[in-house]
Amino acid sequence: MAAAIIEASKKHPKPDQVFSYGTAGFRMKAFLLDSVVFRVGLLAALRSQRQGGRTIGLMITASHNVPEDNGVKLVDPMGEMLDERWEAHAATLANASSDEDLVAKYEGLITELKINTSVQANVIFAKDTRESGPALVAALTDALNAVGANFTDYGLLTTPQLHYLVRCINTQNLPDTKPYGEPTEEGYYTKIAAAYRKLMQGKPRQGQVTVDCANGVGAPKLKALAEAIGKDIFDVKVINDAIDVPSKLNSQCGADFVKTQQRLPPASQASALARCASLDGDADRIVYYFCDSDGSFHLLDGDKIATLAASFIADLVKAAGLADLRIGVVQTAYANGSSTAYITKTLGLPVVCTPTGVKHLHHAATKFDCGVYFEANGHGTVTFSLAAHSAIASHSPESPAQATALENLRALVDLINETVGDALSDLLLVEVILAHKGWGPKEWNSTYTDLPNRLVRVEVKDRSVFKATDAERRLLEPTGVQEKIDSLVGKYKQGRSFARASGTEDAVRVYSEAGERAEADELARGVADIVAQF
Ligand code: 16G
Ligand code: MG
Repeated sequence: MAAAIIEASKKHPKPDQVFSYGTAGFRMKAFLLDSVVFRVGLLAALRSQRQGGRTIGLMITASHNVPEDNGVKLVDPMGEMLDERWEAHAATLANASSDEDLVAKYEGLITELKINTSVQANVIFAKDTRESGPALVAALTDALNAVGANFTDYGLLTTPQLHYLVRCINTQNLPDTKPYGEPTEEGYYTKIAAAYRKLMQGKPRQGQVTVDCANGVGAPKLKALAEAIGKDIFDVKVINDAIDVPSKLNSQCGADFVKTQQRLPPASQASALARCASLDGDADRIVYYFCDSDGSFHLLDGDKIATLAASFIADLVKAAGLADLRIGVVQTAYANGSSTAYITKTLGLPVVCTPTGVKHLHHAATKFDCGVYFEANGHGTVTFSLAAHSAIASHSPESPAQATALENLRALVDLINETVGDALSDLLLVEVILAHKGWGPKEWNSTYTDLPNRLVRVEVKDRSVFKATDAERRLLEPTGVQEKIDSLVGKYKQGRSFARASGTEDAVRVYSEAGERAEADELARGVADIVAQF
């Protein structure tokens, strides 16, 4: 084994660079990633062996980043993100200084983690549309072949489709668990399409929804999903679908563009009050928006999706006679204060705040029976506990109204990809809820009014000196900074602000909100000035 790894590793030399597995795996300029992907391949096989041969997923994507970037991340057996404790092991292998050091570190992990290497490793993988994808796949298969892992290449997929497949495969032959679905791309469409058709039965058509796919993998996959559902019931116009022009990926389009610029992607011609949505480059993130009759732009971000989903699910669960199920919402510090107030006061549901990053929200959501989680930027989904799954499956309705609600709830569980935020499944979830409520985007938007807010990126000498606590809402270090922020915030009505070191860029991010637009801007500038002194 050692000789085979050394032989294969020679083809994938490590550049002079320090790598770390961040909130979204390894992500950087693609030309730096060859050795990283090779080594993550080795780790994927070890992870599978440690898990008794259960299948591990590996996704090659850099999400909303520029086309020259790429990235790699691992998916754990139930379709969740890699166990946090293994992120350090990924970095250990990625940073091994030579082929021999790599083998030493690999063998070190086998000993440290008590891995039985006679277990057959199973790995599946997929990639997004980037030009660098195929070469990185070649590095990956070199690693998997070197250690004798079984693998399946699923070609082009969205990130959430890969998460779905991993869970399907690992729930196929379990004694007490229902298989999550057919472990094929086709199976993904069939399951979601059937659930959507069921939920839309007898509901009035809502007119066309325009979806900007960021010129990424979401475009062909959304078209395939739309095909599976049928045009009679799902009228979607796909824009920004030029995946054969790699330079167009995420350029002047996509969820990140719309959320940060707060305007329409230039290619979009949204007619008044028409529903529009944007995905990111790997389709794990979605935001909605619309233009009012006066032409003004309105963003319906992750907070608005979370509140919509939570209110619908809470009503449905009650109507189905399952009021005992604990429903909760998980947000981050970026959630608009108005959304949090709406969830707690109007919907009467608990809210938990976690640090930024899907894995944190997901973990907190699984503590509820039905956990709705969304980052304001549009990453999110709903999780159901084992108890919720079995109650929903086995409950006997006591009235025809309960029976209908229960059937809808069962279909909703099938519609949702609970492994991870999934832009395609979230899109259909929103479409279903709007149809059930008989709402257009304007009615949806009017549930609460966002407080004016501002996000500022501050360049600092060393972002690592900024240490946050309380789900990133307060700074512990540098000492004295939080007190300064507090005294500034105190001067603004409905003022709130925090500063946190970015997990993906060399910068500190400052968020502020206040009762008035000018005040939110002023507060953000003030806090940015405080931060910039370090
Ligand atoms: C990553 C995270 C995302 C988070 C963002 C924050 C995943 C899949 N992605 O993209 O959830 O919002 O980082 O970036 O977890 P920042 O730390 O630079 O603000
Ligand atoms: Mg993404």
